[in-house]
Amino acid sequence: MDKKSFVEKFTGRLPRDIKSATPQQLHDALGKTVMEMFAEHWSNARQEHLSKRRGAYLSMEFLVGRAVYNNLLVLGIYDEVDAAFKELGLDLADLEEIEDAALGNGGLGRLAACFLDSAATLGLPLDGYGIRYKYGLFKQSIVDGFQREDIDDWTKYGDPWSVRCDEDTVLIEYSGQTVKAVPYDMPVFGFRTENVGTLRLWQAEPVKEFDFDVFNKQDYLEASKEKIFAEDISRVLYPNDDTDEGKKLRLKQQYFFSCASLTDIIRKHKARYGTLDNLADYISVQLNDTHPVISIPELIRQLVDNEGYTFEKALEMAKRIFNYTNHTVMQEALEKWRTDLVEELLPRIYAIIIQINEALMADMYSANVPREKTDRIKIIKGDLIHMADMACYASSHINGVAEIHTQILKDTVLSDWFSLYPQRFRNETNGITQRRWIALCNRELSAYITELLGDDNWINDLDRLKELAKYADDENVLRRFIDIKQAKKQQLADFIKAHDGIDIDAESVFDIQIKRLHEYKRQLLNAFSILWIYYGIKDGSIKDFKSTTFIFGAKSAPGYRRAKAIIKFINEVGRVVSEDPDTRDLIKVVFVQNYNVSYAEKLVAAADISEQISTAGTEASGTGNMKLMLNGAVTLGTYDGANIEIVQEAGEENNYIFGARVEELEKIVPEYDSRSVFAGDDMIRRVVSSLIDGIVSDGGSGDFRELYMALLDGASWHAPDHYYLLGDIRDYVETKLRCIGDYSADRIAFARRQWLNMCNAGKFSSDRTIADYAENIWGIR
Ligand code: NBG
Repeated sequence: MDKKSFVEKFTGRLPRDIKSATPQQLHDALGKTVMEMFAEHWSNARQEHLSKRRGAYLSMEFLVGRAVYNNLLVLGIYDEVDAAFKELGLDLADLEEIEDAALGNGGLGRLAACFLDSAATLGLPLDGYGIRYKYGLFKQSIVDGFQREDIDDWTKYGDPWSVRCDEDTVLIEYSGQTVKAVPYDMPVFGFRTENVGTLRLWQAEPVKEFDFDVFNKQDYLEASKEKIFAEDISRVLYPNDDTDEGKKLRLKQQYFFSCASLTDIIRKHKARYGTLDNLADYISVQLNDTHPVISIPELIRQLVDNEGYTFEKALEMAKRIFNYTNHTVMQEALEKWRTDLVEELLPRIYAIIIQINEALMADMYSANVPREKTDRIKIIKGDLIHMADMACYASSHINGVAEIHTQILKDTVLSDWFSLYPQRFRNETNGITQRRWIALCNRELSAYITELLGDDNWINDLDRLKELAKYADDENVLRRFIDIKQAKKQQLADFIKAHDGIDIDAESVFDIQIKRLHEYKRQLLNAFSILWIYYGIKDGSIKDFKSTTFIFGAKSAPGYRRAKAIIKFINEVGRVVSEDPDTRDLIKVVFVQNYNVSYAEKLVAAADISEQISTAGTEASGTGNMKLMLNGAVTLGTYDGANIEIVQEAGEENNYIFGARVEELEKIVPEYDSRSVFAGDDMIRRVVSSLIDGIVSDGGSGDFRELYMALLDGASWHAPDHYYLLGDIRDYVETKLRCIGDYSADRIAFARRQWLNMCNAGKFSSDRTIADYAENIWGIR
């Protein structure tokens, strides 16, 4: 970087009195300067991507987080910019004020962001396509223990990392409405490469801004109607994670970005090759969950209606082009659209879906597939269109996101499809980018790793961390590691104080559970365990308890009553333990507000214990588990999702595994009676009863009583204690106490376990995941 010219360009964009610049002004000036410096790389890389077989990652969510620091890091200019800021009397840390781009809910959206980072770094021609929501995931505050939601106006102060490309605008037709899809492109800079990926996010706009004639007739609202209707489409991200939202607007969103992205792909291909006959040789499209699956009939529509292909030929091309990733076994997340809704909004697409379904039926008939099976897999069942079935039929590859998850897909969720097309199924265990998730968020630990390894090439080759395992018995190394962990804990404590106004003791054990709030993730089990420990300390059955801070970060879908009740319950438990002089110095519960990517960066670096406690068989993979491991936390978890692979890599002896396994649950569940567990165990009865015995208050909402009933009596849609909290709790508490006990008994021995987790995290680099997708699914280089 030419520092002089950087400073000139940068300061040229600032107000005359540089020190008076707001963080937003600094961010804008910095972003624009960096974008200008690397514009040529980007434009070259775009051309390069178009010149070969490439991949397109279609996703309704890209949870990119804050761009500025990560971009400086991957471009290799972080230290220089930091120094330049200092010379100008500025502070790079002021940019912490900049909002995250929270264009995703959780793991699924963050995975998409990690994938783009890895693909760019590996020099692969992969680009992302999604929606430029005006409002990302809501901002959360905690008021009187309850979650409160506010809109997330993330571009309020501009968005210097995006470039609007009017020339690539696409018109999207719904019946009775046409809207413009205008692309905003974000560069995805690779680390130590000139490759730059593109994340193209579509924004919905009216074809006609404003109807002047109508305005003149004094119908003011009507005059802006088209604008409002159009802008609604990309106005807001649906705040659901692992659940379906069968709303017309959501279907509009799905079609909006699918149609725009495919049009873009087709236009570019035609411009270069003059034909679409070889389209499938040059493009591979990954469907991130069922959300973009409407792309399948849409591609066929474009090929048939605009390009003159037969339906049969178009379907054959679609089958070669698309691949489908499943991200959950939760039934409530497998999308189904009502036929009348699709027919009303997208009549031509509906007609094509019927044709696809007929093609499937014909295939089944000629292959003599039994009628019951055909009935189970057909795309249109009754009045519902099953998007996962359409995806399975028209994809070359179908994958799950961790070994156990892929196995469950084969055995249950997609077993019919697996028996028909076994060769289509693959596992692709998720990963995370080590650029953001250690090099950036834990510069102290990264510097130490670099010091020990002699160079920092591990940032491109995470398996090299294995070389550090030889220091596991070196007390000096472990002491340095502990010092760094301590520094990160102190930084987190300071941040929590500033951000949430809560004092925590950095000398305590940091036990952290961060992820979306969902019953299957069992934050309630964690809260119960804290109460259990509380009662144990009070009655003397738990002695010498090492002071522990239990930290939670989670957003609940705004309409998810139980999840919201659990947030309130956690906060109430926190109040009880902190008001009691017997425990206030031993147990602290913190529920941080507005957990997001930037907060996660601070939390993962500071964790001692990583809580990964979903019921076995429910969490497809998890990726937070990998981030915490990489930063040297031990996993306190179940045999679920990628936890299993984490333990395989890092050793069961270095982690704390508890609870029923999938095979065990298969036997237990049919007989399971939570009432009898409840009746037969005094402690379980005591902690569960806290929901109704008045020790904590739900503010009169009745929500805690509802949780209690769900555990003991169930509801119409779930059996009692569907997620097996009462069955697992004893083992959980014992394992947790053993874990905290190990920490306090021998900090060095515990640090050894933490260290070995870090050393063995190499497998969980998304570089590994993406290299595999590239080779085995997309066929790109
Ligand atoms: C989530 C799973 C996680 C998984 C991520 C990324 C959905 C639908 N699924 O376990 O719950 O890690 O996807 O694959 O959000």
